[in-house]
Amino acid sequence: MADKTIFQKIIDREIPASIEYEDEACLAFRDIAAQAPTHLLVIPKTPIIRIGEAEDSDAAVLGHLLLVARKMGNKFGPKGFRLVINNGPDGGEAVPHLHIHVLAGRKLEWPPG
Ligand code: DGP
Repeated sequence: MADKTIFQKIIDREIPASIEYEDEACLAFRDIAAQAPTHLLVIPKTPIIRIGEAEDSDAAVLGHLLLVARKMGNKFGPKGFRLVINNGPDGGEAVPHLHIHVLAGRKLEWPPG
């Protein structure tokens, strides 16, 4: 069996994280390398590796993740927020467990690097 990702270890409570939201399908916790005053990661508890490998049958959980990201964005970014999904090496993905970045709390530049 493949080694657990760091995010699976957070889901399984094997390593600590600053958790802001949890339900039966997902978890939102603070990114350890925050790029904004609020930088959360919203992850599914089911192991979707990356958005580029999601299946049509993942539609419900993908929609749920977006709605939770919206909830976190509205809570922590009343003046605005950004949602980001990195995919693959050129997309800047480092952890192979789908995650939506929620960035808020400062004026964000565009375009990203
Ligand atoms: P990405 O580059 O899109 O795959 O983002 C991965 C993010 O995961 C990155 O912003 C840093 C964060 N991260 C990596 N390891 C840990 C960890 O152990 N705990 C937490 N909270 N975040 C982590």
